[in-house]
Amino acid sequence: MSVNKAYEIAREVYASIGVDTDAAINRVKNIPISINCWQGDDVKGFLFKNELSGGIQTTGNYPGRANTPDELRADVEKAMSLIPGNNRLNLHAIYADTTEKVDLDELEPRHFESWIQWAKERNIGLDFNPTCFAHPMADSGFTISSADEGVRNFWIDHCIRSRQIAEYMGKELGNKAVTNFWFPDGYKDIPYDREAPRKRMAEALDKVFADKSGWEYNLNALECKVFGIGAESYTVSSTEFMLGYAATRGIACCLDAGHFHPTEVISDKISSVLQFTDELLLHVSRPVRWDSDHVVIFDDELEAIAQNLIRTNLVDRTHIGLDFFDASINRIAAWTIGTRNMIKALLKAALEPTELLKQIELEGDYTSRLALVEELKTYPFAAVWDQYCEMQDVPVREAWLGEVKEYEKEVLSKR
Ligand code: RNT
Ligand code: ZN
Repeated sequence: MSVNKAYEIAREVYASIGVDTDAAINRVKNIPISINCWQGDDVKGFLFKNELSGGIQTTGNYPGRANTPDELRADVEKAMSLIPGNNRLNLHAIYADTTEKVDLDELEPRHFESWIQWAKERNIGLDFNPTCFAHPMADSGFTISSADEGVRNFWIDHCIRSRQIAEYMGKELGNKAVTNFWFPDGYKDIPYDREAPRKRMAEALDKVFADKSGWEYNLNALECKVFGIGAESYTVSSTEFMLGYAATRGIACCLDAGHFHPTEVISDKISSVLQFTDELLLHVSRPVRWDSDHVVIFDDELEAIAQNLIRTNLVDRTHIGLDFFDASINRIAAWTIGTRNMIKALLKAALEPTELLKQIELEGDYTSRLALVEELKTYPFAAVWDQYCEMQDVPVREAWLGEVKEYEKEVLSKR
């Protein structure tokens, strides 16, 4: 059956419960997903040859990873051609494109000029991150909250420069950037003084965010975390720390799906955090037993995240970023699977009779609430998704996989 024919039927089915499928498609079309560049090269970047550190880890040795900025851009373009919507690219500082020998505390906007030109030509928004790991200055396990003033200042300088680079990007592109600050700082074993590093971090952040002149071009976000490998006993930037700092400073909080206790989910945090901050950043990821950063699949939590963004319109104040890195499968497939799933979940959530369900809940008719929500699960959502892909001129269903295999044969296997 043609995609169109199936869509016409689905449109009628959804119309019978008052859901406008065309409107749902239009709504989702305007929600950009910030695709994490680091899935393309296992978080290596182009500045140094350092080992990954900070308690995050890629595993796998699948051939064909991007080794240069040009290769990474080509790979991102390939993935973007398989994903519907006008999405963004999220860069880390270590992805600077330069032949100069430059350290993190010396980076300038010009080291990202090729990225900005590329994004401009393709009308792609850019987001940014300081890279506070995989560097000798992070070897103690502490960066911006280090007790060593030299170390601390190095990272403060890097963060200030990162913010300035992002502000430049946002201004140049006419498209506000989001910069996420994540610090691995913490202790492997039980600390004696839990306060001192937090005090130092708060003071360091005050310096990073002192100059507010470019904030209209860039939104700052702070990512909290419960633990990392090597920082099992104590993480300086806990949820309370980051949320407290962010909420009192006009900064956004970043919630990563893998940064909480195993049964704790970020879907339920969206509507809490957004009572106290204007904006929110998400790192949609898939933790398997730990913060493993597996490729995002279409699971219950992904659906719950999308529902909590769409049902309430909180999506308008939320920036959706992805954060996964799997080096054991084709990396372009990883991007495509994870990003398509995120968009798919948003679309499915946009196909709910929201007003009706809110009314039913207000009336206390929990029987109908459960009945309707359960029946909705088997509505012909797939036909609407296929239609959206076709409208956006990207492959329908698994047809994208053939294109990835072809690209692997023609491009990746020759690296
Ligand atoms: C680490 C954080 C952080 C990183 C990226 C590479 O636990 O989730 O967001 O994954 O910045
Ligand atoms: Zn993250």
